[in-house]
Amino acid sequence: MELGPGAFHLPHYLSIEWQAALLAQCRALADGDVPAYVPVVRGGGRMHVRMLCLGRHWNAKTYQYEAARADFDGLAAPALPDDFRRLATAIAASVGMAIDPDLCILNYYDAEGRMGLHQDKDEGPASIAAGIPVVSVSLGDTARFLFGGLKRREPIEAIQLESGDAFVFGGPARLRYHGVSRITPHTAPTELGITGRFNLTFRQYDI
Ligand SMILES: O=C(O)CCC(=O)C(=O)O
Repeated sequence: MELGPGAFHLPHYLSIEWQAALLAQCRALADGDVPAYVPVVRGGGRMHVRMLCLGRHWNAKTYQYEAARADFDGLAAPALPDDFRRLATAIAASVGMAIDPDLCILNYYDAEGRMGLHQDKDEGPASIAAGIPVVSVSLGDTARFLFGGLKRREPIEAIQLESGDAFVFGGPARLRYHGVSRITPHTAPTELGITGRFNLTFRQYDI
């Protein structure tokens, strides 16, 4: 489903079995040796997600990518698993786009989780200029995803992202504002046994 040039919502991209396997990996990573944490941004506010960056770390204080978590515990960002990389590449290809991701931001939202309207603009300038997409995958409870324009004040569309959905924005949509205004509790498939929501966004810093 194309929402505009370069922006695609792919409902139910992942089967329930695939979702369950991916969820197990997300849980193991988020609670692993380099655990997910709640970042504090440069203005001093705590984010409303638990975050774990794979492949490269996004520093919430500097808004720059780096190898280790200088804004938190100094630990090196875990590697981006190969099957994660392949998943993102396949999703992008299904809408005619190309990405060879070198990082993934894994966010966990509880019932109070949300993310303010923002642009993803901290990846490499060549990658952004080339319109290499951001590829998003959702697992668990449904999110009200906000998708705006290239300027903050442009009209915003609200899209329900359900478990197993993918979302891709690249090309002319690469810098569109987006965020998550709410999570709807108890909407995850019961088979998954999850409270809350994981979202993975794959990006390519280097080209
Ligand atoms: O959770 C989502 O669907 C969006 C996440 C997001 O905007 C981000 O990680 O930059």
